[in-house]
Amino acid sequence: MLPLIPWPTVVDQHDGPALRARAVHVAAPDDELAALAAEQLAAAGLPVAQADGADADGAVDVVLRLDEAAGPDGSDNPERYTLRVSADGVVATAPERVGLLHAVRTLRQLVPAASGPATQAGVAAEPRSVPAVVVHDAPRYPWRGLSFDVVRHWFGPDDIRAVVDLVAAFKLRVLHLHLTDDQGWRLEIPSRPELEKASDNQVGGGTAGFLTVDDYRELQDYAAARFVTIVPEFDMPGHVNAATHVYGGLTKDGLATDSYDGIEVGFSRLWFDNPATEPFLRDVIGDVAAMTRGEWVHVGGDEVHTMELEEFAKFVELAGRIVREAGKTPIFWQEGARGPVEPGTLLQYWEPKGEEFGRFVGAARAGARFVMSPGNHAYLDMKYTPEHPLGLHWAGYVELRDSYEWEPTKVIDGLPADAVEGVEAAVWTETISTRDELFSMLLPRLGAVAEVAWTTPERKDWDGFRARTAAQAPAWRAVGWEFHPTPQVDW
Ligand code: TNX
Repeated sequence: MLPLIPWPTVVDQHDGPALRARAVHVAAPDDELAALAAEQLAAAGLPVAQADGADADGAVDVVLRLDEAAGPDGSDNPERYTLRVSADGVVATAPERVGLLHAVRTLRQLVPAASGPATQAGVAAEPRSVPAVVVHDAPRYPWRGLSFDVVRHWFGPDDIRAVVDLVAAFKLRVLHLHLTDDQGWRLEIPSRPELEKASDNQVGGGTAGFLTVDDYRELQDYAAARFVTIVPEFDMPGHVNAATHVYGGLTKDGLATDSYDGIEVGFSRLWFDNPATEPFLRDVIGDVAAMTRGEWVHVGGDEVHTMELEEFAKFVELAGRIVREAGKTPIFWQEGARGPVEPGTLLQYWEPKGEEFGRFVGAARAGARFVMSPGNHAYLDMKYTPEHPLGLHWAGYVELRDSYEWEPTKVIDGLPADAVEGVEAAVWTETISTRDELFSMLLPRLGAVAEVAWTTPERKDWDGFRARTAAQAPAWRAVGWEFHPTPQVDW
């Protein structure tokens, strides 16, 4: 059993001798990739060899090479890679840089975590042994992500970078940041500087914060280097109390609303016919689009409990149009299917509502694509069990096995399988306020959702996944990632 999550397409384990190494020489197509690979391998206890250091004998070559060769089944998947480990060294090939980094992540998972200090005097404290193996691999879905609520409790740039590292370790490509809600506003909007006034609040009160334009740019740089795209969410026309607290002109009676630090949803709203509304949407979406490198801007649309369908549909049309005019592709929560849907729009499924399935199938026929985040499998803010101290349970209790055993194409009755763009986990933070709490909700369940997104159903295997999860835990401990020791795994 090799401790890989997500499980690759083809794993060919040889009887040949294992690789033994105390340090590595990395050869890569460019310095940036070489540095990232070195960082990953050093974290696994394999530092880069110093020219005349103590490791002169124990250093092995890790060669990363761009190569157009097709995958094992003639696959042209742009993320595919091949990793070859033998007693002589490591060679990774891929047609794109992202595939080379995937190969390095696979290699990192193959290096057993050290029992003592990983490195000493710049070399591995004990020689590390990596099994001889050939891996051919490519993901099932292009959209593999995590949605992270930094509003209900504020998580700043350091925490967000830690989450980028975590999602990247599981080869995910999207970090969706939920940046605005009733409790707070978490992103500087240059055309609307007053919004900063709504940043210093969160669930339960207390001090919070927001990302400046510079913070946001630096985060995107950090994520992009790791092939993770930040997808920003401005949630409208509900979940807007932070905005109506700052701009009384957005409300019906023109009076600013009180700040809110509870956890109810569905009460706040914009008004389509208010003349202040469209300029607000244009300013916010325009600035967010201009600041964002990725292709997508999420414009929410969830849980507006106090609006008629007709008015809601106008918001969907307008927000989608503004996003497109800004050169981006809109993504909405599933409620976006209640409005007019343009081809290519993404809809994010979250709540099992059978009566809406017909609408979703209709939206798919009109060209919408679906990102699957079913609450009862992929919501990692749900409690593991009734006794679990953190989390909510409106979508049920989500143990590790629930996050693992589900099939994205079977979630919505009648949806054509090819309308599924991918899979996204979500973590909402009403009950989660520290990095350790956050990671204990993400781990080990994020690995399960990552495997649903990457690995084809016939290669998935719950017992294998449990064993691989246990085998990953020492590496999580080594980097300080808190996890929940669910009894479903023999740790
Ligand atoms: C539903 S999922 C919400 C969020 C809550 C979450 C808590 C979605 C689109 N909306 O506002 O934080 O449940 O699990």
